[in-house]
Amino acid sequence: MSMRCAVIGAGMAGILAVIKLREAGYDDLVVYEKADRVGGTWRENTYPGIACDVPSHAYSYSFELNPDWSHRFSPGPEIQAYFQGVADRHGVTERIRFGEELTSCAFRDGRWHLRTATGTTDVVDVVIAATGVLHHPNIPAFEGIETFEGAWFHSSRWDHSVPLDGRRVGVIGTGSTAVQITSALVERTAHFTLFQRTAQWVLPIDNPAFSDAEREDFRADPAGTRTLHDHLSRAFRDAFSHAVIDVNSPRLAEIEAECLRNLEQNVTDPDLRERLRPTYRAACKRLIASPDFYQKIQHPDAELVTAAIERIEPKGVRTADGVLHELDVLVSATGFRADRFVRPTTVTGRDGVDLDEVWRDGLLAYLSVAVPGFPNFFMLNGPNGPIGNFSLIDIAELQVGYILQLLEEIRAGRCREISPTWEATRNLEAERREAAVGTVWVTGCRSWYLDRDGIPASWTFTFDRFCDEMAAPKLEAYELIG
Ligand code: N01
Repeated sequence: MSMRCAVIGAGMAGILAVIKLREAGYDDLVVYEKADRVGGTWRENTYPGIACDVPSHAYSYSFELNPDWSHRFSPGPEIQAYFQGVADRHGVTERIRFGEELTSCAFRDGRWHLRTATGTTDVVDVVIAATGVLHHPNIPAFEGIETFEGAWFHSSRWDHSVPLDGRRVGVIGTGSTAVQITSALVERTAHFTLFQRTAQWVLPIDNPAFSDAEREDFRADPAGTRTLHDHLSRAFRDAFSHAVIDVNSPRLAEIEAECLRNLEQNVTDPDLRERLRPTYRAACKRLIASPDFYQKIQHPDAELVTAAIERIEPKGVRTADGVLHELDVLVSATGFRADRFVRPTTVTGRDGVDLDEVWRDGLLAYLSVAVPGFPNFFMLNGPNGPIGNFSLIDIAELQVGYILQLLEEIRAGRCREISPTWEATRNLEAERREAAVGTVWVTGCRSWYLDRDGIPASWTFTFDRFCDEMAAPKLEAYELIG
């Protein structure tokens, strides 16, 4: 049977989906992208210091290795250019309908009926939602924020018209984003204030630039570059994937020791060192990887504020100790709503059931790719998948391979509709929740890994199990109709 496919979103996962669908012979396809460029998170996040804390030779598509990465951890604009280049070279860009935000997606009469914000409609057989995990900014309602006389914005909505050099800049948050901003800005500002609610575990990394000769070597030796990619991907998985699901693992203890050495050796002032010392298990929140955060926060023009934010006033931030921190620019590096998968698109499955309704009591997806009652609707990096300190590209590649095998059931004429059964989904979810008990995410910290009930919204099994599950679908877990 011939199938029309729609991909939602032209970020890392959407670009990947189109390339792999086309390779598999699905040529009737369209991408709906709300913005005017590809890139997803790398398009949206342009804050100073943005980089990926997964090594670039691992944070690359396995089929599009890039010999030209400038650094071990390359900066965001380079990553954005990489995705743009891949999309152009693989004929993805011409399939994208830019400026078309999908508002609704309804399954009727065996097909998906799509509508965008501009009124465009389409009817397709298969939908792949590649809408990202960390997309909707979390913007706390700080009292008095509307009275602030300086410039104020969220880190993912950076206002590049606002001057920073020689000004007083404050950043709220100490996640990966705030730490990267700190490293980039401390030396540019007249005074830099970091508002920390929770101290972080900070893993030291080196970020050397690749020399011209090294890049030439990568170009001349694609097999060597592949070996490097495979080695780094494996090393990252080995380093983190077991540590996060077993709080007693030696690897987690090693990570903690390495982070503590970093703190002890690099922060000289005992008072500051104690304020920067985390009081929960490493990797409970996403680990911070930084070559120089501790050095930068000790700069004479930098200040770490650990008193709670009480309110925002016209001149700056008032903390609970009564101090007014005067600022010209205030950045909310306060993270994202990790529970807003696929939103704001309304997705209605079989019998008019709304995806919001299915997810009312918590996000649920079979192996993070599909939902019962939503036939031929798949997600990349969907709910409860492997997230953490490794490459989401690896995960999306595994998921695309899995989805293509499901689509083969339709193409081969063995069914017209495929969706996971409730039984398989509920059983896996129960098992996933049970396994969560032994993970580091539930050892007593606040993080975007946890859902509103405090259950980690992530893969709580081994990464090897995820690879095994993705290798070949268990069709008994699916309902095949038609
Ligand atoms: O967001 P976060 P992020 N008052 O949620 C604080 C990826 N990423 O944008 O810890 C005061 O981690 C909050 O405080 P607390 C990566 O997966 C990757 O930094 O909850 N503070 C926290 O410190 C990462 O995990 C790269 O107490 C408030 C911060 O805001 C994810 O994106 C680079 C507050 C939010 O931290 C998100 O990172 C950057 C309030 N009301 C990001 N509300 C790479 O290098 C929140 N906070 C790949």
